Amino acid sequence: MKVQVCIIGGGPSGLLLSQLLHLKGIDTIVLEKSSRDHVLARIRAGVLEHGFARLMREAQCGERMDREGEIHKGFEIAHDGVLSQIDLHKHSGGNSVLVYGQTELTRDLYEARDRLDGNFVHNAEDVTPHELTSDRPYVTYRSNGETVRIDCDYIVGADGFHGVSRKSIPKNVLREYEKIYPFGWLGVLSRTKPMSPELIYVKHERGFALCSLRSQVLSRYYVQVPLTDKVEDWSDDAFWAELKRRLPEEVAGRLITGPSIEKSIAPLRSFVAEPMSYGRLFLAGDAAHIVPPTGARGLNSAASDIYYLYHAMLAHYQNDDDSGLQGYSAKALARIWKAQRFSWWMTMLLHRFPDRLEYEDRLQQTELEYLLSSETAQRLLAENYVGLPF
Ligand code: FAS
Ligand code: PHB
Repeated sequence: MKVQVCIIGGGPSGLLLSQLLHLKGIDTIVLEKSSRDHVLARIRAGVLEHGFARLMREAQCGERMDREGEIHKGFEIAHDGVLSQIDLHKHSGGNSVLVYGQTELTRDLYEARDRLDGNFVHNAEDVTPHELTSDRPYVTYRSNGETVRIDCDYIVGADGFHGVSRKSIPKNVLREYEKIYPFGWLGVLSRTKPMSPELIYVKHERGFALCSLRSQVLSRYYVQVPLTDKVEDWSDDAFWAELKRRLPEEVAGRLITGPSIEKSIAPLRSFVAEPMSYGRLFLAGDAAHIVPPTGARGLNSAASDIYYLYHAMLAHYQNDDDSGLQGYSAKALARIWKAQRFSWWMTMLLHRFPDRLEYEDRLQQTELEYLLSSETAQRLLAENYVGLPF
């Protein structure tokens, strides 16, 4: 089989690129190692930058997102027993974010691919890219015991942090930058009314917490936990009690608890792989970079990779112009590192670091006081949170 672009990974990055290219007549195939149900069972991101939302609309996948997603013009920071509002709309020149779960976004993308009779393979085993530095790369995979070969012009590695694509770049070419944080996020999803119309980020001496939502009947909450904790250590009651301890009294009483329909612990890391391209292979999304979710940049970082790759592929196929492909890695990394910086900054601002100097704790408190007292500092936060330009 021959396609123009072979995409490894059927998460949001791979699906969005496949949809955008298909609409421009560029043929693709998506090879996904899991089943569609497995992909759609994941509970991940919740906040979309306006740039991501725009891309979903361009991909003809934005209708339900615009109907069911919630426009948020600000969020709260809970600290020292009080709430302080960050007015994103005011400080970003009128922008906002859209609260719409990654699970639903991925469902919309799959349904759009179905409508266009998009080419994808689920349960693809041993997906392997070949001949990356030749002008005739190809990908093989196994399905029902048969080995299948896909010849293509380009390979896009959208296969997430644990995928095969990044590992296909020679070790003497690839440079990896990583920071592991000494804690994780215990997350709970519950069919309860959210306790606040806006997200509440909590800085507390017991640790970070976050009150988020997926809709007015589906709430998403997180508490910072030690890396040694296991999800089975946490009953629902224990989770709700700990979340309440970290909330200011004025809002803790509003918390509506209920059974968890999903409960998991995610470790926090910052990670960037450079370069994001090698020969005819281009990395996108979590395959190339990971951020701690404190700044809600994870999924949103994938969006700019997809935007750059989409326009670079268009320039190649429509105008025989390869400048976008040749410049992809540098351009994507320039924005990725800004998302890394912001995610690191938000994480350092709001989490409890048990084993550090008291001096650093005072610096952290000063950073928060400065943020809340400075419109300039809030403009800096807002322009990053709503999304830097692509
Ligand atoms: P994905 O990992 O979503 O998709 C990659 C796909 O490739 C997967 O479907 C995988 O099955 C497939 N794959 C892997 N190896 C393969 C192979 N060898 N062959 C074929 N297919 C292969 N971001 C936020 O902004 N906010 C959050 O709250 C948040 N929470 C998160 C919680 C968790 C537990 C995780 C892991 C991530 C979270 N993220 C969050 C980040 C997340 O949303 C990612 O940024 C987003 O999923 C990136 O999408 P993709 O790049 O498509 O990668
Ligand atoms: C979420 O709703 O899952 C969420 C929202 C904002 C974040 C992280 C996670 O910063």
